[in-house]
Amino acid sequence: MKIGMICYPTYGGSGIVATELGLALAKKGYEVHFISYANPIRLNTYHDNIFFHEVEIPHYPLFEFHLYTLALTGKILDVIKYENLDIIHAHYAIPHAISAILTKQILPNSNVKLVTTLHGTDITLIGLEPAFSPIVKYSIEQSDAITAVSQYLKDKTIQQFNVDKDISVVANFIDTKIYKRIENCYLKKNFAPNGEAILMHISNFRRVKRVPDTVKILKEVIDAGIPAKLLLIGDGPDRGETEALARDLGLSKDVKFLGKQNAVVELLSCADVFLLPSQSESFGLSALEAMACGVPVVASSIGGIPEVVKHGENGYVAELGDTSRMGKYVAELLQNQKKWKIFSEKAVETAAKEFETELIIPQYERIYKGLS
Ligand code: GMT
Repeated sequence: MKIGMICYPTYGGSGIVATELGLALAKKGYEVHFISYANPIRLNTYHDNIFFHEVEIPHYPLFEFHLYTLALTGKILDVIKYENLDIIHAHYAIPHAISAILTKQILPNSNVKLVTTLHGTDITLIGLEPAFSPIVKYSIEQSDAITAVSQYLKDKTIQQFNVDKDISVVANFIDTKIYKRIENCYLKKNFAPNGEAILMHISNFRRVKRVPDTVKILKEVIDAGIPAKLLLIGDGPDRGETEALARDLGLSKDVKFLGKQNAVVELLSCADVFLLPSQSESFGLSALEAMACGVPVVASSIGGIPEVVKHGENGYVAELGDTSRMGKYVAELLQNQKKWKIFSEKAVETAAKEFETELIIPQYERIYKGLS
């Protein structure tokens, strides 16, 4: 079977899920054609059965704004025609699903089927913009199959867009052969030379992630008498505000900004607790990556997070913005080694038993096969 995978190529959950899905399918013998404006970040070496088609955006003085949706449509048309795709799998509703729908309208005799995976902000944030909302609704209605990455996102989609469409929940997944804790990781002494606890957060530092909350949580922990450091990995719009807050709270030396990093497993292996205080999170792939590396998560109890972080078992969830409670939960884990170990083992078990790549990929395969 030949699959066209349309995704964002940069740091961000939906692109990573699309890339890992494509890689897993290619290993099983599917031919996977990625279509995007740049090579997805995790596709940086050669892989059998993987092809990349770059969307080139025409520049013309009249086009003050780039016509990405149309350029993407043109590229999908090309790939369907010359590569004979069976499935187009659009990750993120706009503009990917819309471009794919347009392609199908331009090629009414093609048998290609469209699967759209809703990832989160395409429904909960940007999809709610009055200008985009009817477009997202149309893209859901016109797709041949729709998946959502959590039950929460499925319910939210039905409620917000009033769609009468079968939506399959297919969770984010993780390869626990790669994401596993490196015991006594050599990096730890660099960040915590005096044996301090390490709190960690990884994201694209967008507003929805509430990165400044991680600094407030660190303060709670230090005020509780626990020596701790906070490692912030990633970059984005809220970095400046977070740096300023760390300075204002006198924590500059305890908060390290590491920027974008690829050695995620090594870094997670240094962490004692992972923080995800997001305002909106349809699933929380970064929490799952941390859990697979044996790091208990303390997060906000919003969106799909409680489907991954089980309160009192493999982590804790607290009300959005309640950094004081989150700090107390972190302190509880750090002050009780026995509890930390139970939570850490449970986190690894949850990742392996519920979200292992090999459990989830067949769910996508069933959807593809059901359409062809
Ligand atoms: O917010 C991000 O990190 C990026 C965003 C995306 O769509 O690229 O992530 C969303 O999709 C991820 C993969 O399915 C989910 O794990 C994230 O929870 C989701 N982010 C939000 O809902 C804010």
